[in-house]
Amino acid sequence: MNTKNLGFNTKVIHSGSFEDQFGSAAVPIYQTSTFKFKNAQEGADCFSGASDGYIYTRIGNPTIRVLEKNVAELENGFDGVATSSGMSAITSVYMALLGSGSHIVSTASVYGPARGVLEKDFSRFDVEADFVSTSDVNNIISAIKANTKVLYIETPANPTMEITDIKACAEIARKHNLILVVDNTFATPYLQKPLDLGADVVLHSVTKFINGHADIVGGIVVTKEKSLYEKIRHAMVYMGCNMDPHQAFLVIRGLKTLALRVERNQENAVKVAHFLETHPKIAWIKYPGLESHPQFELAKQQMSGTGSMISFGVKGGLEAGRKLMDSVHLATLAVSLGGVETLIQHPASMTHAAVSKEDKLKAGISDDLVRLSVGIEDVNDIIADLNQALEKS
Ligand code: LCS
Repeated sequence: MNTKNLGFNTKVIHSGSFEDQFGSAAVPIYQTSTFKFKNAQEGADCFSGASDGYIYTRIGNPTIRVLEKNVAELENGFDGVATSSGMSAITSVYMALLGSGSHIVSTASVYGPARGVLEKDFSRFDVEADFVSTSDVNNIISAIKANTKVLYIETPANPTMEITDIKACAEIARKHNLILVVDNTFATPYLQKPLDLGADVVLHSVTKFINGHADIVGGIVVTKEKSLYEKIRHAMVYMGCNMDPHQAFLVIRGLKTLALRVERNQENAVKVAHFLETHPKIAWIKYPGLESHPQFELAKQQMSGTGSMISFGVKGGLEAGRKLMDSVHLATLAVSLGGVETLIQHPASMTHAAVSKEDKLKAGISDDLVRLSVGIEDVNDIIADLNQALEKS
């Protein structure tokens, strides 16, 4: 079925659609590591590229292809590369686009390991990285050097909720001949389409909203053009970062309700954000849907909604925040985000623990920052839970 000109909600359900000899309505799990060739010539043709038949699941698999094609269409991209995790999506992109002597400019408050792997691992191969507050594009321009190859932004950023202007970054990238990569995990293609705004590559931890049910870890990369797609697929295949067919099946199933879930997550988050903003125990709050957010106007321009991630500080700082996290009953004290359930965590000691204290402060990840991923439960119950926990903090 050609879904190119259909709406987002229709694409979510039907794009990447799949036909098999039995007329399966759901996408079957092709739980096989390898595929039979009819004869030696067919095997040789598959390897030479003369045939696009399947060879081996690390290289490609029918279940995984459905997911790749579906998300590529949702992001208005050329094609997708599914990966074992969000981090392997990121490392495949780094591996494909960076080389010895090259330099990357990245959002300072990027997901901790996306920064750590550059600082601790890619640095061993003479890849240089600078991390700046990308919400001020002047910081990006100042950080660009003769050897800069990639501009990497995460918007909204984890966990500061800082928003970066994708269109402005695309202009900078074009001018300086850089590849613009956007981590779209927090927004999802339902709320933000970086490729339409000029990005070259978009990636996700599908562990989060795309799957939405806290039952798998996975990632995906979508590119605007064929040449980048081929480079990134090569890196994924050669490093062995492939998704598993069963994992892909679960993501395909979770993805079907992306629009419904994101709508409800967001509707709840707006109410929770307003509740927190006026609560006497709250010291500060960052949610792009509140006028108090520094990039409130930009968020309205480049996103069709403000999502369901909230960062805030409790009066009394870290100790008060800890008490809050220890006192919630309905919200789950756990890392990860973007699921049907409300999750709460402390980035400075958890997701971003490996970032040095100095770099955390520079990136705006203060010790008192509590991160909330608002779920799809009844919002009155979420608010009542936070209220009783705040009373104890
Ligand atoms: N990108 C973003 C924005 C993320 O938040 C994460 C994980 C990743 C990439 C990596 O994806 P993964 O390999 O975990 O699928 N973020 C996490 C978080 O905030 N809590 O736990 C994981």
